[in-house]
Amino acid sequence: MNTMGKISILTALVVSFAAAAFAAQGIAEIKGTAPDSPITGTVKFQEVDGGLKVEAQVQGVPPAGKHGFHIHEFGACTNQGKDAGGHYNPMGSPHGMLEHDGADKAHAGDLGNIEIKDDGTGTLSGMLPGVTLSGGDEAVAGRAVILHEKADDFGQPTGNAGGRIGCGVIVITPDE
Ligand SMILES: [Cu+2]
Repeated sequence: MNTMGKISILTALVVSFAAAAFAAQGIAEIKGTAPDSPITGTVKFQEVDGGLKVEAQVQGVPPAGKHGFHIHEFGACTNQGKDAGGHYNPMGSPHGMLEHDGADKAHAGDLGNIEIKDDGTGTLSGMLPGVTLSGGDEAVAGRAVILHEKADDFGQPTGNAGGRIGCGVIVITPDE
């Protein structure tokens, strides 16, 4: 192989590694925190230009209506989800909804509420600007997604959303 051929193969490799690094994706498998809980769900994360795209679907969640949905600091779901700690808040910001309020007025994992239908299912499609799975100052891999008992009313300090009925740890997944 000539030099140009080697260079173009090298370039292709570098470009594909860079693309793979940029397009990191992750998942959190949500489970109920009570032993007999019917709650299950999946939260998918995709690093995109400017932030982290979040697509969640849950089922078996009582009651219908809004339930607070946040990323908490630690990747532990034990002790009824309390071991996940408080909201992940690396910037020391007040509580809000990141996509609407920005990083000065919301925590890095402030996704707001997931709306649960009468059949106990719900979906959420959100964006966390400035947040990554790994790298940078606001990285959420290894932390936990918490599904709350009640609605996030955006009151301080964490939205008055009550207990933690569902939880899942965010893990980075291989590229598809
Ligand atoms: Cu929370």
